[in-house]
Amino acid sequence: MTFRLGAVELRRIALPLVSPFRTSFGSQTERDILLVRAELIDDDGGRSEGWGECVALSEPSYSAEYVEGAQHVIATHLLPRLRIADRLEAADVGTLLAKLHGHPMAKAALEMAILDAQLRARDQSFGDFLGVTRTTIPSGVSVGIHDTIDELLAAVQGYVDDGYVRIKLKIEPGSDIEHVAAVRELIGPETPLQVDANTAYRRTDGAHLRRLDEFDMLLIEQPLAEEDIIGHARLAAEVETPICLDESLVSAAGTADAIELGACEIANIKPGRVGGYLEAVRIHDLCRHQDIPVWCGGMIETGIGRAANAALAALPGFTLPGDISASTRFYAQDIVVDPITITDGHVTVPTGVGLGFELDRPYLDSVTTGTQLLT
Ligand code: OSB
Ligand code: MG
Repeated sequence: MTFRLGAVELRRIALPLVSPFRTSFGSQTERDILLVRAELIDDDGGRSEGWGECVALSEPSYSAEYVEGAQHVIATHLLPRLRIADRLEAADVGTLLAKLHGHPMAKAALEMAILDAQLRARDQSFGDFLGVTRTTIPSGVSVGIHDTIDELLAAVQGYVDDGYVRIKLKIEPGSDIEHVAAVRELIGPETPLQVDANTAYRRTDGAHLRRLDEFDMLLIEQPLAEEDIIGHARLAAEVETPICLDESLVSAAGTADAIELGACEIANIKPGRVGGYLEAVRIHDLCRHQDIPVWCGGMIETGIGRAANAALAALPGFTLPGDISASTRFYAQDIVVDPITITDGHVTVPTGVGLGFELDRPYLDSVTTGTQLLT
């Protein structure tokens, strides 16, 4: 069965967050998300629809991409290159778009929609496509920066009560050592703990970050600038807690280099950041080959991205709990009818056809702020 591309719809939705989410790069109270709906047409004229979720934020604050720019580059530059192909499936997207620089999140969203459509046409689940055997995955939670330690502890206690098996604290200079110390005291020595700086530190902060070593954490995520691979390698030699890269890893080739340089002791894999689920699998494979533990990051996804991430994270190299929390961690209501939940600290790997979600169309329509149809 081969496919050609039919209509593509770009849809923007606005979803309020249940509580403000503050990181070293800013505070969010609402998520403005770009969804991609792609139609594939098979040899017999049969049509299949797939959905992708673009993880770009509203502002270029996490990486250079932002939602409005992602929509523009898809409509103006990416989609026309896919339309040239007379046969198309997810595996072709990366090659067809390779000559266009950057914009991994925009490319990933297109590839994801096409992947979902082709899996649905073939009546296959994403987990089956990936060859995963695990049926559940451990669920970690990402906790924003709080103004006071009391507020932070109340939030963490709530997540512990929800059953999350791993706590990740967002940190920045001024909200780090004492916050981590207080949380470690609250959750005890056994609960896995890690921090994420989202590039908030400088090369000269090695001695400061070394103070985190006494809290026996799994990792320190992205302390330095996205492009500072050598800085991370030096920090990895200076600090005992393993250094994990997030923002710095944008491709399999770059990840291999970062590992070779000693900058990446653990890898956070986010499909959107690396240009799609297929590149994410390649990064998983190379890390596994080199004994670099990986875990699946999150970008405050809806049920679409959460379902796909839960299947990806069932691959064997994902040996650490990911940021795949219940939908209710961020959203009072999700755009899917079967939102991700956690049971005994674990998320069930979806087994449904395609990426494994089913849309709640009325709710999706009610949160839609705009649609652009591209035929
Ligand atoms: O750095 O991991 C990050 C959210 C938005 C942008 C970047 C990050 C995050 C998170 C939340 O930490 C992860 C999630 O639970 O979706
Ligand atoms: Mg991160």
